[in-house]
Amino acid sequence: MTGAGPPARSPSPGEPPAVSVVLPTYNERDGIAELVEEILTVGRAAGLALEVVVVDDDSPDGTAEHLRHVLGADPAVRVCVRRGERGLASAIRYGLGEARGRTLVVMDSDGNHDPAQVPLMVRCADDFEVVVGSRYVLGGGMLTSRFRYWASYAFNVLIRVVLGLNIHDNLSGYLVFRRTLLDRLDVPPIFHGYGDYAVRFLYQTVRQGGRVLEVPTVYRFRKGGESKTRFFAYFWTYLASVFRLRLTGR
Ligand SMILES: Nc1nc2c(ncn2[C@@H]2O[C@H](COP(=O)(O)OP(=O)(O)OP(=O)(O)O)[C@@H](O)[C@H]2O)c(=O)[nH]1
Ligand SMILES: [Mg+2]
Repeated sequence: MTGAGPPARSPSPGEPPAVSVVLPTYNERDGIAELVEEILTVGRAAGLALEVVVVDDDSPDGTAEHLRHVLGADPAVRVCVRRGERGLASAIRYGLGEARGRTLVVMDSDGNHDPAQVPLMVRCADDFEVVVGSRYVLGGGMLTSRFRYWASYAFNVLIRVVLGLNIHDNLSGYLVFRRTLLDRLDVPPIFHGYGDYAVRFLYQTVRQGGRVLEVPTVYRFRKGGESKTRFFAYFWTYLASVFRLRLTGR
């Protein structure tokens, strides 16, 4: 692997971070502070100058207030609250707009995605347009639900057949890429809906000639709170998204 990578130090005051980790939150009060601390610890141990940008959609459980209370004094943690707007993909887009890093990391905020992979994924993002934390390459997996593991696996097969994408995990949503990629993509049609945004993001990247690397990751149990994924409802939405992408390219 080549490339200079991010500086092996913490940013000095006023200096923009090299890496921004964007975390969309909705009712994640139970585990968010622990996760952010974990990300900072892993990042700092690897010498990454990083910031964490949390985008909370005014969670009724007080996620944002809680995080500000616990970690608000750390300048590497920024908590943005959107009011009157909800949605996973649009929250991620908002966070990417707020992020200052050269390399951008998108993760779930409930602890499903293990931050241990962040330093490797950030390094690999020097050589690939997108690095995916993948359940379906050797060493990857999912501790949480066998049903969800195999259902998502089958849906990924369908995505590969319908869209011709040579990616094993199009739905992971654990993504690392350089900011400059966003300048090359048609961003507005990508970031709407739920986890299906990741399929549009990867599809556009590959169609632009971008290279995607999958790094194995094992989904962990969420740290607390409840799932927002309405599995069966989202199945039809995702299916429609995949065929729309095939037919219209958007
Ligand atoms: N800002 C924001 N974040 C959201 C919204 N819906 C979901 N999220 C976040 O998106 C991430 C994924 O949602 P989850 O409920 O964990 O979905 P999941 O991982 O498929 O479900 P589990 O396996 O049960 O964890 C979590 O970090 C949520 O907090 C939303 O409307 N706004
Ligand atoms: Mg989750």
